[in-house]
Amino acid sequence: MNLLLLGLDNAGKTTFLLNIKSRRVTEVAINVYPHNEEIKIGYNCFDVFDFEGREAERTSWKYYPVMDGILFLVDAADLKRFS
Ligand SMILES: Nc1nc2c(ncn2[C@@H]2O[C@H](COP(=O)(O)OP(=O)(O)O)[C@@H](O)[C@H]2O)c(=O)[nH]1
Ligand SMILES: [Mg+2]
Repeated sequence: MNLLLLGLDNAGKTTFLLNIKSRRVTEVAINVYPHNEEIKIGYNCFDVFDFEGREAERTSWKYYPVMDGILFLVDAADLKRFS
């Protein structure tokens, strides 16, 4: 199953993805876009795509039609950006 990971820049998408993948809570040094990780949870296998949101990088958005679902990540501590 292909999943698309979306959310505002700096929401913590890449950190979330790599922490789930490694099963460890660590700080992620750099973003490499676009990138995807295969995550296994029980018998389920998910291919999660982490695309850059900046305008120049949006050509990768053409892959959206092959996605089965969306994960939308919100930084609940970033109160300024809720408005
Ligand atoms: N305190 C804290 N910082 C986080 C957390 N997740 C990500 N960050 C930091 O927030 C910044 C943006 O994270 P990143 O994963 O690059 O966000 P992205 O732009 O959505 O991919 C980085 O400096 C991360 O280290 C978290 O759960 N807690
Ligand atoms: Mg990122």
